[in-house]
Amino acid sequence: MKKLLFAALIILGAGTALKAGDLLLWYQQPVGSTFNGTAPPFINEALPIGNGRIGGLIAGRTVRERIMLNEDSLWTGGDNPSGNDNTMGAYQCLGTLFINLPGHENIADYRRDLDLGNALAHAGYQSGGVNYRREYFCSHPDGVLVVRLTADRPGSYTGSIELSDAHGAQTSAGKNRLAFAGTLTNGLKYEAQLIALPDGGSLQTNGALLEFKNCNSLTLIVAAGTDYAMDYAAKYRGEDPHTRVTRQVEKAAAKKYDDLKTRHEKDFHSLFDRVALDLGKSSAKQLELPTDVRKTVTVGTTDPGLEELLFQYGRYLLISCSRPGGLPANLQGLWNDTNNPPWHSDYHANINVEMNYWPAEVANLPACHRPFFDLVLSQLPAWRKATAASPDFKTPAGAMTTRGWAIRTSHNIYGGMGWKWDKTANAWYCLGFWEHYAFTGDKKFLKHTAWPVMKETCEFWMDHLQALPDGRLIVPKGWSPEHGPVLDGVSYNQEIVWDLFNNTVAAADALGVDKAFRDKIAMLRNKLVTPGTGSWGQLLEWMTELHDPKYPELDTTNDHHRHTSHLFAVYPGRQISVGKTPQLAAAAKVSLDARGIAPDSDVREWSFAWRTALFARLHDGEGAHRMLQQLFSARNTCPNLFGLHPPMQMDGNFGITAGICEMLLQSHEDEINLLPALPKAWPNGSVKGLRARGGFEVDITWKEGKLVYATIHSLLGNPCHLRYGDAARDVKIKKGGTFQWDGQATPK
Ligand code: FUC
Repeated sequence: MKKLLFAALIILGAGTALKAGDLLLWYQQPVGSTFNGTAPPFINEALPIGNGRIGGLIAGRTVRERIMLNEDSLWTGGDNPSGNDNTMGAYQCLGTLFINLPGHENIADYRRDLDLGNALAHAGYQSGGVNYRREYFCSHPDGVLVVRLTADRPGSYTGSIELSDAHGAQTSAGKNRLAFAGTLTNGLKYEAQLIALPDGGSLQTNGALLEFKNCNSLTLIVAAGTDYAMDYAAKYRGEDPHTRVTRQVEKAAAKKYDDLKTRHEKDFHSLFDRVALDLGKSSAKQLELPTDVRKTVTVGTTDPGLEELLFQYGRYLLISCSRPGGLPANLQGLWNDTNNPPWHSDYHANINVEMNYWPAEVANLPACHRPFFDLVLSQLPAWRKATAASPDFKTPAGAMTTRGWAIRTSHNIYGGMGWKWDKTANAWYCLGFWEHYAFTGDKKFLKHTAWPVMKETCEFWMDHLQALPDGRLIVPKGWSPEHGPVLDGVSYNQEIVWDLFNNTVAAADALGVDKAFRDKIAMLRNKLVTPGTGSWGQLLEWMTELHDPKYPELDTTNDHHRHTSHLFAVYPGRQISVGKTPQLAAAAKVSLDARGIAPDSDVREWSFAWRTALFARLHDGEGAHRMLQQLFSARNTCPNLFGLHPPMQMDGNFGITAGICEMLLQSHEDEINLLPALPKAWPNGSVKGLRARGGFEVDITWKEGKLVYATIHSLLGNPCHLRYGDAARDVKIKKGGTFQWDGQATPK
């Protein structure tokens, strides 16, 4: 029976057509196979698995399998008081697990895949008449990475296992175990352990290798950890990892493989299955192609299945790299194959880490947002100190900062920051806190977690805003990231502070606290300079239209810069919207059209994700879809669908998931707007489980470009304003109840 099942799986192997709705990335060659003489970098092809804290990048090689191992707190650096980018430290690589299988050179029917719906990776092939198959996953409940090798002929596995530390510590081997432990230059202790469980055959050590002979199957369990603690008072250090790692690897090894897998799948499904998306049928030809090839032929056409895959990939990646108790997703999520990664693989505050969390609430993964809040809270004492010490933050009266905090563009996990101050990033970070409340209605979170941070950040801005002669308020000496000169009243800064004040007023109202403070903030909000419009109808990026010979392209239709910072107010902010400020929305559209998709060397993967969401908020479904499609170009995504800046960067993966949500559902204008930016490319489809602000879960079905019906599930019993195009309806749905709407203003 087992053999039959295996044969069926192999037949499903190379070249098999996928069913629409299959959420698989699949390939017909292992990582590192050369095309035209060059192989893409490992990280562009390897398939990611992760449990929020530890992760693996899988090559799926046959003779020498390579699995890159990561642990999210393995960081060099410290508090970096100088703010120098070069001394901030970087996210490190933990090590590599190699599986050597001599004799597996000549293979047929090769296939590897990543099954997003079950969070399982596979590799399979034939060699010497034997069908070999591997399964890989990373379990959140058991805290371990698991690899299982099986074959359809008993005794087929002979080879060895190596575990190598990326920082050169010696690996020790004993009985069925490999381990390494070390200390980084900053004193951070780390450790990894592997237990090998053979079925049949023999297993013995040879130096730092575990050698296995004539095994029927083999299960490998890996646990890893560091002594990092998200705790400023403890200098970001906690328990030595040895006891925890030993316990985790041994506990998991004592379980049956099927138990580990079932526990993993149950946990993963509890999050992943909350949202289902169907954007229509891909063609038979598209369905036949492996993901890397399929993606290259998609450019310029529509492949709804692939768009769905990209959408769910963002959710898969967030679940795999951002779980409560761990650190948030960094520039590369959790996956890193070098100790010197681009931009330190850090937390970038002027768009990137915020974008990582755009899908968290709307794509129904609020628990995955938690690591971001935890990290921010744990860094605040250090950030306050650095801000108070910085002469860059003198108040208009010339005093040093006494209230609040600010951050530089990049930061680590030890309170250390690098590069230039990004003055209003503090307020942008607050938006994440507010959104968590806005979607979940979690008052306890609002009161105890979000409110104190929002209030403190408001106090910072109360002290630092400067008044113009006419009384209007500006953020002095700001910067539209990473674009143009340093100026007063830059739209990006103005809009973000407006957003903070606006959300803080709403938070005070929701909590019924601090009326005087609330009124003060509301008054300041109303005095902030708002973005104006310019000579060609654009939304101004700076307070006045720039005609600066030093930057001739600025504020012209030739400006295609990757950042669309002045459009923050459209998305993720809500100061400008089609419904409430139609003229400013029209100006924003002019600016966005001009930024375009022009062949500008600076347009990046994440730019297209942001532009997708922006077009969606401006109710331009065709524009949004055009941006989304850019992500399939070889320039913007890797063969494994990771965002490609280049190099690989993950913000675009998260951002595009959020952008697709905005095309289907919006709730930033105090109403639930259904299908506000549906493109012609998706005439028929459905989505289930998106979240809307106010505590709603929404399912939508559409046909021939029109809403058939939406089902609104009320999680909190709040009043519900529905919109579909020009039709609107107010309904009362009690907590736990549902309401189905066909998009008509009055009941039929
Ligand atoms: C911002 C962007 C860059 C890059 C970097 C990590 O600074 O301007 O394009 O994404 O972050």
